[in-house]
Amino acid sequence: MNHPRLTVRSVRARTVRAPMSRPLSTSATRMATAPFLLVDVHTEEGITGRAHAYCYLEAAAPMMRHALEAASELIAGSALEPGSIARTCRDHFTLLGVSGVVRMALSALDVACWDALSRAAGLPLAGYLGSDVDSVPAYNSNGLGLSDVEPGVMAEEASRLLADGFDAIKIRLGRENPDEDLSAVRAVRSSIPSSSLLMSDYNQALSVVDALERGSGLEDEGLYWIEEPLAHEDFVGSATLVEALTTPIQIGENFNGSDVLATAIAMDALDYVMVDLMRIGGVSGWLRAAALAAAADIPMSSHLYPEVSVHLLSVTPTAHWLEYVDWAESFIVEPIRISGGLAGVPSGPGTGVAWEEDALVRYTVD
Ligand code: SMN
Ligand code: MG
Repeated sequence: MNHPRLTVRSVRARTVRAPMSRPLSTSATRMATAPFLLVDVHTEEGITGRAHAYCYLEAAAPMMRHALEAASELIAGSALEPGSIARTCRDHFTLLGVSGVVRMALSALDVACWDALSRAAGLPLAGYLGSDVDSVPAYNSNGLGLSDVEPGVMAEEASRLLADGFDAIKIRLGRENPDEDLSAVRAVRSSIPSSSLLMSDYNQALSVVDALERGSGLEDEGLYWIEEPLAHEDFVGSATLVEALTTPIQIGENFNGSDVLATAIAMDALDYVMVDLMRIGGVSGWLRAAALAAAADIPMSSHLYPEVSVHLLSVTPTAHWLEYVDWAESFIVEPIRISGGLAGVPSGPGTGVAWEEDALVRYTVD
């Protein structure tokens, strides 16, 4: 690809603690605020590329910032070319390993670089990558956490989530007592239209034996997919579930780089894949994953980061579902547009993400 010529001047990163409109409990954690690392790549030409990486734990943000400071020293003054920047950084971090917070930092850098390049070209990221699709199907992942079991409360939350313009929502599972999961699923499923989809997510809570038992017990409950029932690296176990259950198994948010997807495909460990931009290696890693998913004919969805994933799903041959969360909307200028179950692909230059500076004054932590 012939990119516009840009030269990296500096990389700046800051931590934001964003309020959440709906706190969320999963089998792994309870989240009441959303920590993000905001990355700005400044260029000599005056174009700025941006990325906002959700950090899971606020403590991860300074670690990622340190990794970015090291990267910034390495690439300042070089051509803004995602492939060569990735190689330079990978070489630097080889012995430490490009995973965890290092992977997330470098993925954010990659997203900011692609934002800068597509801005310089005057095209939306989607168009820069060759797409003319204007919307992709999206599900509302903002709620239905583990904290509620009361059927009326679950049903009410489900209808509020659909009322935001969606035909699909996701419920978190993995309560200690499987009967409570079952009644939560029944309360939600029976309260939403039969045409609406209900995804489910265990956040790695189960053993293979439990997943087989719980998964069989849910076969007739109208779940569209079962996400991450097992520890994320257990591909042997996951292949057993794919074989034994009719409900599709969805994994991928913890894949560290696209090679992991190649392994999962080779082991028949998944029916569907959902990649996380910050773990798959940014836009560059996403494009490699999309090619692998297409070759294996595996439907590919996104994990978090809807503002940029919407561009990338529009160029993904087996594009499936955008995971919509509103966690960044308190500090970005233009939230993603949702209507009729679809997320609009932004038409302005770059990813379309810009910071709401007044909000950053309130939410920046350091
Ligand atoms: C999730 C995402 C982010 C934080 C916790 C849990 C969840 C999802 O796995 O897929 O939305
Ligand atoms: Mg998940």
